[in-house]
Amino acid sequence: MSAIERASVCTFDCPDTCSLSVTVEDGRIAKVRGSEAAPFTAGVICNKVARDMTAFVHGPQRILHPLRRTGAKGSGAFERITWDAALDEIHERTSAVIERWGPQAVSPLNYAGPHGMLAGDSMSSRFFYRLGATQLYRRSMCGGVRSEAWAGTYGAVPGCPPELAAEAKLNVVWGNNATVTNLHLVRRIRQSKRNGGRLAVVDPLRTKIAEQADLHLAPLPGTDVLLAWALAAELERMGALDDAFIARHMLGFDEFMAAARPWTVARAAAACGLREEHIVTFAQWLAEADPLVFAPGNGLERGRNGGSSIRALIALPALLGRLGRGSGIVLGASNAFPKTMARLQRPDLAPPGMRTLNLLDLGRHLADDDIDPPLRAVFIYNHNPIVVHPDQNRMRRGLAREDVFAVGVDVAMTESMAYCDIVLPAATHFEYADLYASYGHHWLQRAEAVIPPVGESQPNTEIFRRLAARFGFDEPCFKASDEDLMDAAVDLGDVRPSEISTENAMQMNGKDGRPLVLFENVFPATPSGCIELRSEALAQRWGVAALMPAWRERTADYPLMLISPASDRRISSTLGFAASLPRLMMHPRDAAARGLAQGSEGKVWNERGEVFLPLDVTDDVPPGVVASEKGAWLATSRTGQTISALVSADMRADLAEGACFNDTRVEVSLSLREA
Ligand SMILES: Nc1nc2c(c(=O)[nH]1)N[C@H]1C(S)=C(S)[C@@H](COP(=O)(O)OP(=O)(O)OC[C@H]3O[C@@H](n4cnc5c(=O)[nH]c(N)nc54)[C@H](O)[C@@H]3O)O[C@H]1N2
Ligand SMILES: Nc1nc2c(c(=O)[nH]1)N[C@H]1C(S)=C(S)[C@@H](COP(=O)(O)OP(=O)(O)OC[C@H]3O[C@@H](n4cnc5c(=O)[nH]c(N)nc54)[C@H](O)[C@@H]3O)O[C@H]1N2
Ligand code: SF4
Ligand SMILES: [Mo]
Repeated sequence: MSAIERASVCTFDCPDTCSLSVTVEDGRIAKVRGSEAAPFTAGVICNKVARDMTAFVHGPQRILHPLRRTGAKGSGAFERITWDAALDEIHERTSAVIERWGPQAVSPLNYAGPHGMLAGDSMSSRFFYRLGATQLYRRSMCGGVRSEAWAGTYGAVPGCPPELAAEAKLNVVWGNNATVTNLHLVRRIRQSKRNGGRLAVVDPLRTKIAEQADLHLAPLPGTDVLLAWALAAELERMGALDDAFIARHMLGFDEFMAAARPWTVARAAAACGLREEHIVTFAQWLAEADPLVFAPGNGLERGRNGGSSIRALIALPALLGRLGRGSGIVLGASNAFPKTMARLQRPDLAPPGMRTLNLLDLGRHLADDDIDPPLRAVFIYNHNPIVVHPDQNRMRRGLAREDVFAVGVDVAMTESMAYCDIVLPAATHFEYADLYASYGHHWLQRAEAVIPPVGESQPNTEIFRRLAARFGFDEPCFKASDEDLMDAAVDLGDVRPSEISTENAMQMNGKDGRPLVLFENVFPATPSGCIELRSEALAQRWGVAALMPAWRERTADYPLMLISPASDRRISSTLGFAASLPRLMMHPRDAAARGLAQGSEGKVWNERGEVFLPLDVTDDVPPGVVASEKGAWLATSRTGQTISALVSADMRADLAEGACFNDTRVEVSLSLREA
């Protein structure tokens, strides 16, 4: 038996984008460890990737050859077919749809399973542009709220490298389950703590990072904008604001403070469910700490006030003049990379006047046929829509239609693949080369395949190359090799991206050759060149209400607020084949009021669906809030529904038409089986 070590990179939807060292034995993935190629991740990876990669690549859920559906949609009954037969059938049935309804009746249905730039969307987007298919606005699913809030306030620039957290006197982790979702940031925070730095965490849950914090504030979900306003007003009262910095670099200060001042500490504490002294202490620590590092996560974007909350909290370091000289906000890392998406994805191939739909609306469009032309063919890739979309039951009804032709491209036989007519076997990131621009740090990485494609699988690029050929698209851009695609993906000047080392990540530096740090060698790229607390650009894009951060209250239709943070065992739904049954966290007071006890089964329900979950009765969650991890597979649930069934797909955040996963109201009752 011969074992070899090969360099690779983790592709999963995770800000860390770790460099990997893969042990290959007899052409199989035997072991995956961290490598030193990316100094930020430096040899450390998470448990799930260390544990599950052999199963991910070689396990029984792996799709090994093209399949044709033989049973009812969702039943999982398939027969093996050849690549030629699969391509022919896809071409024939898609062409029939185009003939009857036009090309816009065809749509991709894709999101972000792999984060390599090629597998992410390259040949695939060229294919759909050329086809004239419906286009999707996808950022609403995740991250769009946060990046619009960031770009509106500071412009499309990188914040600071996460490495700065190590030297901070105060790290502020806000709506970020970092131990689970951003483990290398936590390693830097621990370094800071060893040097006497403080850690403050703002999260409704007592997460692991909250447990380790010097101060944990647990606001009710969706109330962060009030907390940030109260902090701004309290810092002003303390005389801590940097008037010179504000005068020079800020737009909208007076209006911002006019909204903030009415939120006294007492009023905000009552509205957020916090203790007044905690807000005051937090303000004092903010005033003192230099350097100061903020690391806002995605948790607080997933609600109707998400954009306002993020805009208000990322204003705080600026109000203190604490940007640069070691201080910063860990956000916008993807802006560190000189990506050339138009060259990679070729929107110029599309005929004029193509429509763009919000990804979150696809369940409705499929189920209700409420658009013209209707959707009659969808291509699902890099995505597990039935598990991850809000309003799961509606998405399921949409995908169950016999008159919608569905093509699936995945690594694993997911529950979404089970609804497809033709399933194509995708190669994993260990089986193709790709380029990795992280969304959590500033290191560009390249990886080569470490094993050949397993079974008859092919990389996404080759699958869409074959589809393009079968559809008769003969432009040279459909013959581009993966190396050509890499070279089209980023502009590194004289350096060819397809030739950068796989053994050493490349840091994205400023013109001065130093790491990119906002207010050192990067400056706001807003229309005014200032930090825009008042943003005309956001108002133009998302409506006048987006001009300034604002607060929208909502009447409660059900008594409990459901939030769904990341699991330490999966990446969204990926690796869900291996993960255990989810549970529901509930405060002892709420459990007692419903006759529920530790371990008993609760029926979690609202007008959209019902899920039965074993209860974890714990004060790690505040009264009035329940929590269960996102991404569990339907097979874990005896109703065949998971918590995404309870989430509204029609409610939208105040920016980016973002999904409101954490703005869900439910009731929990004793399940009949228990009663
Ligand atoms: N209830 C609830 N639901 C949520 C959220 C929430 O907070 N609460 N959050 C949402 C968030 S943050 C996100 S980002 C979305 C994620 O939604 P998705 O991006 O759909 O989820 P993933 O599970 O990351 O990936 C989808 C699929 O990509 C496949 N895949 C991996 N590598 C490759 C490859 O190289 N080629 C191909 N063809 N396929 C590959 C995986 O096998 C997996 O089935 O879910 C959202 N869903
Ligand atoms: N292990 C693992 N890692 C992952 C993922 C995974 O599924 N598993 N998913 C990846 C993806 S797709 C993403 S987008 C990132 C997301 O990673 P994070 O940024 O950590 O986002 P979440 O886990 O959605 O939520 C973070 C925290 O926000 C809290 N929260 C919820 N609502 C609010 C609120 O209104 N205010 C405040 N202050 N906090 C709130 C939750 O309790 C949670 O602890 O992680 C990535 N990394
Ligand atoms: S999932 Fe995240 S932490 Fe785990 S190996 Fe991949 S990039 Fe690293
Ligand atoms: Mo995400």
